[in-house]
Amino acid sequence: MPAIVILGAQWGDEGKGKATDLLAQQHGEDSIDFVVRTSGGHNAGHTIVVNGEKFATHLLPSGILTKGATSVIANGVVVSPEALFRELDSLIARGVEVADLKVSANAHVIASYHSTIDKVTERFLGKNQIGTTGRGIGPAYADKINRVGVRIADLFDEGILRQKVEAALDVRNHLLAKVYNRRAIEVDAVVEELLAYVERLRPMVCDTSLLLNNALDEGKTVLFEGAQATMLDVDHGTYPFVTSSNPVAGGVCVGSGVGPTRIDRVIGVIKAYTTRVGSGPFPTELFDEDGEKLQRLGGEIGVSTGRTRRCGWYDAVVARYATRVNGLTDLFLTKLDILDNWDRIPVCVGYEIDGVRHDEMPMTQTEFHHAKPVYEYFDGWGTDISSCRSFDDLPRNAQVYVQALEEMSGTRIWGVGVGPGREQTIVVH
Ligand code: 2SA
Ligand code: GDP
Ligand code: MG
Repeated sequence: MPAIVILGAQWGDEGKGKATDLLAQQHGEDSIDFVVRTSGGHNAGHTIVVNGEKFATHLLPSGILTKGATSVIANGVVVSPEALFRELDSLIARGVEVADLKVSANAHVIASYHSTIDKVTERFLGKNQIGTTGRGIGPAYADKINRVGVRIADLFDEGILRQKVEAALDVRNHLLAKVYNRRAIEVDAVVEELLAYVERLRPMVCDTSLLLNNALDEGKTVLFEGAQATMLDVDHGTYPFVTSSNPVAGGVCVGSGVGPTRIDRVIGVIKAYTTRVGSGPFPTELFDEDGEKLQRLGGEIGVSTGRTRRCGWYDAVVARYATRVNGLTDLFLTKLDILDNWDRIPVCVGYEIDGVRHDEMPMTQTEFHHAKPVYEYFDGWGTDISSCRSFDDLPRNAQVYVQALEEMSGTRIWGVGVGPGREQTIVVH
């Protein structure tokens, strides 16, 4: 299985870090050759629990913890060199033997001014704010699309770097002064900030598209680790309450320079319920005791910003949509164990929108904002499933729940998570 994509099927934090780590373990530590990030930046927060010890990765691929694998930050990622080395150093300080790391020369750079602009823009939006992570992701992608971005390769020629920063700040400073009434950002300060990372970056930088395509030619295994999720995709998500990249399967090809015909398997990671952090519509969101209980039992707190995540029931419409827009081959269902403590579990099977029943995602965001969930109810199992290791070990009602989700979602469920640990997993297929 040479090229495998793992991505989020909901609004993020489904357990992609754990799924990536699991796949690496399942294939045997030495058989995953590359773990690749293709979109987003250090807004991501992926948790992996190894022998009871918790690790969180942000910009680095989770593969940084997989022995023998090379971690790759591909062209579609926006890279803050400051965040990159802070994260690497904190892993090294914990005694982690970090894997080999490669960074695309074409990836765009996040400098501190991107984060400043992100925060200023959010404040300016007031009640319409997106609820971004404030990491500068949107402004960095905006520079890329406006063709005034700084790429990693530009860091190695001071003259070019200065020209690029001048061009970027020309537009930005105009906006800051005229719209936001802020002081201008100085070119010299930005150039100096970025040059500080050049020597440490130099040996990591290469043409990662060539690297990955050559690896696939040689029959090596490449795991693409998604960040954010389908419903946060700038094209397919709940626009404008989205991130500024394409976390869907198609974005993996654009973000890595590996063509779609080379991808063998696309695994969507999905929670047995739903969470969302940041603003935007969320039809199954709960504002009652059940929501509070899901948040508490699920430990639903943002890994990068520490924000409390909004919680609600499983939404099969979202699952079907994710299956379709990503061409999923499998689902990995996580956090089934969190539902141990309910007698009755609702699942959203459709929406009622302005008096009309919808079985698929409505065409417009206005309709989606009006969507009211139509629920089907399942009996709970009321026992601790965290030590179950096979599908047959699961209580009957849990089996029924998993099978129903599989049927509604339209993709086979490859694995089920029954706890955060590496070993707390049931591989169904
Ligand atoms: P941004 O910063 O521009 O990408 O924010 C835009 C929207 O995307 C959401 N977003 C996320 N949602 C869930 N998890 C994310 N990563 C962290 C985590 C989040 C955290 O793993 O917990 O720590 O808060 C993530 N990154 C971006 C964001 O909430 C906005 O809705
Ligand atoms: P990601 O962004 O998709 O990688 O997910 P996060 O790491 O942000 O959030 C997922 C959280 O759920 C982490 O704290 C994981 O340790 C935890 N987790 C993953 N799978 C399971 C599971 O099956 N059961 C439980 N209880 N926790 C899980
Ligand atoms: Mg996360």
